[in-house]
Amino acid sequence: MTYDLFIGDRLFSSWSMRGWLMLEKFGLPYRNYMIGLYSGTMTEDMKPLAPARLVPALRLPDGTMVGESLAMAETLAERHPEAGLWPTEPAARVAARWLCAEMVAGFAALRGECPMQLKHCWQEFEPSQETQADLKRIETLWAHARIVSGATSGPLFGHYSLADVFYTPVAARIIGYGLPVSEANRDYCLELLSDPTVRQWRAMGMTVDYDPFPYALALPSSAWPIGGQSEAHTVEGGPSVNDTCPYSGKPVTHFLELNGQCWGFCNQFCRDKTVADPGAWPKFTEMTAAVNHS
Ligand SMILES: N[C@@H](CCC(=O)N[C@@H](CS)C(=O)NCC(=O)O)C(=O)O
Repeated sequence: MTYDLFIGDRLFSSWSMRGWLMLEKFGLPYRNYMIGLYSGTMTEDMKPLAPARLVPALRLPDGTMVGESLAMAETLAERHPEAGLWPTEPAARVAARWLCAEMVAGFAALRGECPMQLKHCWQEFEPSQETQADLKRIETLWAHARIVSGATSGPLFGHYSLADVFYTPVAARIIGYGLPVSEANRDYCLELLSDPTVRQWRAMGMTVDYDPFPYALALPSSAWPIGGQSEAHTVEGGPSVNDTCPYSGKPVTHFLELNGQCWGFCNQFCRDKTVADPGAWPKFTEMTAAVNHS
């Protein structure tokens, strides 16, 4: 039983990120396929998935297509009641559904003015009145979630749920554009973005070179605050400390250097995602720790 998930891009496609998180964070099995969101092949790539039109799109194991993130979320929650996608407590579930629905339908100013990007943090960005109003509304909804759930910090409903999935790209906007929210809500945003799963998503996104950089602003930028200042860099050849790839166990062909040591991987993508954020990958950190602590 495996789902097929179709996504467009990792650094910039907020809806793709939600689609991925709703499978990955709840341990649901899936294969990932890339759609040419920025390469000009999107219409052609989506043809076999009709009538799905946008990313993300989900194909169920029996071949049924589901478009729209909220429909995907409800379908997965219904098919996997044990996975805890929605909060179990009825009042919390009502509120979580509400928050997700309002995310899909709302916040036009924030979404238009601050397109999601996970590369770096823009500095000196000045949000419009409309975007500030969207932020106030988001903080009102998050406060409502915390009143309903009693959770004063961490996931909005005490346990990680679809509400946190749907607001992770909002957290990326708040941090990536330095938008004004309360200290507690900024901490919540940083916590969402520090999740190892989110770090891995970003690291995979960082393997792509964009020219021109989408949604560029004429503003200074600073490093992404989580895993953003990697000490690793690619190197042409070995020998590496390891003979086999930490991820696949296959012989190594691509190399990076970290803290004066050379490490190998079985393909460029796995090497580059590790260069982007070495600390995001437990199999790599376990391998380096085993060697350096032996
Ligand atoms: N309401 C949709 C929004 C999906 C969406 O807007 N996806 C964007 C990428 S983030 C897309 O496919 N854009 C391509 C286009 O508009 O042609 C959902 O909830 O899934």
